[in-house]
Amino acid sequence: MSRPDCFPRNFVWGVATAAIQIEGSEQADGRGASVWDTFARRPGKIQHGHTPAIACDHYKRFPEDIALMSKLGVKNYRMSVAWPRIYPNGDGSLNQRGLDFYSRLVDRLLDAGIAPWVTLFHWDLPQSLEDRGGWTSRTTADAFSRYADTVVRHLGNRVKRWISLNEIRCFTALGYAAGGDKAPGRNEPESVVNQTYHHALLCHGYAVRAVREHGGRGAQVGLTDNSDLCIPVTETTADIEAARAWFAEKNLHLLDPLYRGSYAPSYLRRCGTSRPKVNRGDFDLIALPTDFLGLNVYSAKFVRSGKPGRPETLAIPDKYPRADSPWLRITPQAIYWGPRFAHELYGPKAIYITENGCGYESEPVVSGEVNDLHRREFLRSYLREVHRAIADGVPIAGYFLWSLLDNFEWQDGYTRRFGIVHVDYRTQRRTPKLSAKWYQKVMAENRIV
Ligand code: IFM
Repeated sequence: MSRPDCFPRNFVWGVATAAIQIEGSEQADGRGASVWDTFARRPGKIQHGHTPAIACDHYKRFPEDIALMSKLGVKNYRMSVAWPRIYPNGDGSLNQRGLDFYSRLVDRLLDAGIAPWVTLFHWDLPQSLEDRGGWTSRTTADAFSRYADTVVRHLGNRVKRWISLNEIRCFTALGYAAGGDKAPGRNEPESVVNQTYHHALLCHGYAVRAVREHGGRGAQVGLTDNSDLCIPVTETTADIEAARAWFAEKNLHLLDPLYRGSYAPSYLRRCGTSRPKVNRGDFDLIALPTDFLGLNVYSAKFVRSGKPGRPETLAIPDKYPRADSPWLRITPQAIYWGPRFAHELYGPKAIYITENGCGYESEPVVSGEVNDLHRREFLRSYLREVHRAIADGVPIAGYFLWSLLDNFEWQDGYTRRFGIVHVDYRTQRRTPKLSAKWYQKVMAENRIV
């Protein structure tokens, strides 16, 4: 880093999206239904009854979206493949037209000089698998293994960066435990929820195996996690140690299996009789070495040292800044401490910030412009902390902004806009916001401008 505000040479700058949030064309070319298509049609589940049926119409407009990325100087694009386009029933017969779509998309990206970073699973489980138990059943992991092999075999000659799964806790705990607001919206006991985690971890292992076997030379793979993050209230040794202990305890059910090849004893004690059923050989697969850890960073809690060995979380006052998504407290230090603790505890070879961004409700286009100074400030403040982490030796190798486009924001429908490009859902017109023009400069100059 030659100038104080510069990022390392080869730092990866990119933008991120996910299939069901942007593609639309839910029945095109033989696509099957996903749990989110079904969930969105259950009254009261999604704001205003919005559905992903059309979204940003990216399935039809991807050439235009790639041209837009080119114009913005994007060189890395994190996208996901929709499992129901490849295997409409999750398993069973392959849908060649679905594969062909992603083949065209990848070719077009490469022609534009944009490297695809492909997530194999970003929440759109085929409904047919859900009907047979979904994440509670090992059938889903078996089906995923075949799906992952198929996609990597087909695209692996062109795609060199793979992400196994996105945010396991969102499609397991938040989809299957009482009070969760994500598809499929079930209400299962703890033992079942713990089993869904285990099956998702198995899928991660299958994805790593698929990339090693069919990904070709130079292919890399990692998991993207939305680890529970925290910030020490003060940067004293006592508070930092308390925060590190809090991070370890909150995330070990996912990260220990990956990096240590077993469930932590404290996790198993916590589960008691609800511990997941593990088959012989499961951890050999789950702990296959990866090339990086992806972290999606939005918010964190504040932690301080309480009684010895007992980290204490501090309530965030109402007046503390937030974005319009109620869960999104503006805590830029999250992106310093999250990667730092992950690095200190598990030592991944590299860390990529696979998502960071903010959602707001009303961002109107006025005279052809969207003045989202609030987003620019948000991004700047987080990027300063990324820079600080790198300077302190945390191996953050890249940053993907969530999101390229305003899109289908799950239970919030189209009300929350996370894009740096505004989408008018009536006309499908794209308008780069002020933040897009700013991020264009950041990427081009490799520094926070
Ligand atoms: O839109 C989501 C994304 O799909 C997963 N991570 C968080 C984003 C904002 O809520």
